[in-house]
Amino acid sequence: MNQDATNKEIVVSGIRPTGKVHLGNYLGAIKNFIPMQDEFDTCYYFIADYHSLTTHNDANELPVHVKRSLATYLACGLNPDKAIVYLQSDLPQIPELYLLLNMFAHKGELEKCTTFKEKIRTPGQTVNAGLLTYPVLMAADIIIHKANKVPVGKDQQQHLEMTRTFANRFNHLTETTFFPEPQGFSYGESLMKILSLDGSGAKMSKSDANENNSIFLLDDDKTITKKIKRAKTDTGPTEKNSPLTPGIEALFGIMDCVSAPEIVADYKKQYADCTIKYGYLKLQLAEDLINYLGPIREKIIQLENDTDYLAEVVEKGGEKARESAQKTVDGVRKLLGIQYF
Ligand code: AQP
Repeated sequence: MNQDATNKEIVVSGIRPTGKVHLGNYLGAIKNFIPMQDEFDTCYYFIADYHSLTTHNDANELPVHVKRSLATYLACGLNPDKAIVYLQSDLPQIPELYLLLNMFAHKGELEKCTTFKEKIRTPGQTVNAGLLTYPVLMAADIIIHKANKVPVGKDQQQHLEMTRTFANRFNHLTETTFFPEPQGFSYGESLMKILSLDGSGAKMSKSDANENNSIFLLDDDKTITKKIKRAKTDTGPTEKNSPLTPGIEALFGIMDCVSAPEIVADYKKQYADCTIKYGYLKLQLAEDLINYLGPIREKIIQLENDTDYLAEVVEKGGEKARESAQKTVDGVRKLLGIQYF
């Protein structure tokens, strides 16, 4: 806990260790974690390893991704002296709350969830019950610490809405205000969505079958340049002030975050007056991305080999997180009448 921070609201967020962390995960979520640990006195940041089992079940890969995701958190600037960093599976209270919250989730609303509908369309994906109840587990992750603020990308908006629904149903049944209503958070104007480089308008994703569609924080300079050069765009605007097509929107979306504002403004002006040459924009973007990601990549590589340190961080974080989680579960049990003698 950060004693110097002034904001008393509780912050919770996590990431699924399903693959290499990409620019969307960083810009949409992790980047916000860092200033929040200075501003809010209690921030919980976890690795959602149970969540990854809904779609990824390779027992050899899981430990690699867990350690790498943890190293990524720390390389991006998470400070275990200010924030509580832990593994989801180190908190036995989470499966307990998940089970109890299942009684507050309706089958129909889970089946209608957009991410569920998208995931079950993925070829080869087994439609397991964990996938259907993903929003319930996510709700348990968040309300186990009675979170107020949840720094996440735009794709998690519907899951957050469902978290509020389950929390409110619990409050209503027990005639209390036991759980606060957690809200999505970003330091930007709105929650962020970084687009895939395939020009489809879909979000960048860890498990996209084509690695060229995502920029990973671990990509080397050559790979970054190659991916940006190959990013799918159109042939360029022919009418002044044309709306952005998804391919160029993806590039401008990244540029907004990693390039100097005057450079972005200049390229946007060129787009608006139809003088833009995408080749130059791509070279500029690749250069800016390399400068932006290089220092993070070096730190991830260094930290992911320091397994003793990683283990120490989650041991310390797990202890604090379990304490908070137990308080919540005790309260829930009592309010539901699970206390007989
Ligand atoms: N493209 C994105 N733009 C902005 N934010 C994003 N996030 C994910 N993709 C984008 C945010 O990253 C955080 C961690 O995501 P996650 O790993 O928990 O789950 P996810 O949303 O399912 O991420 P991926 O990368 O798409 O993974 P896979 O392919 O395994 O499903 C969340 O805050 C998320 O909003």
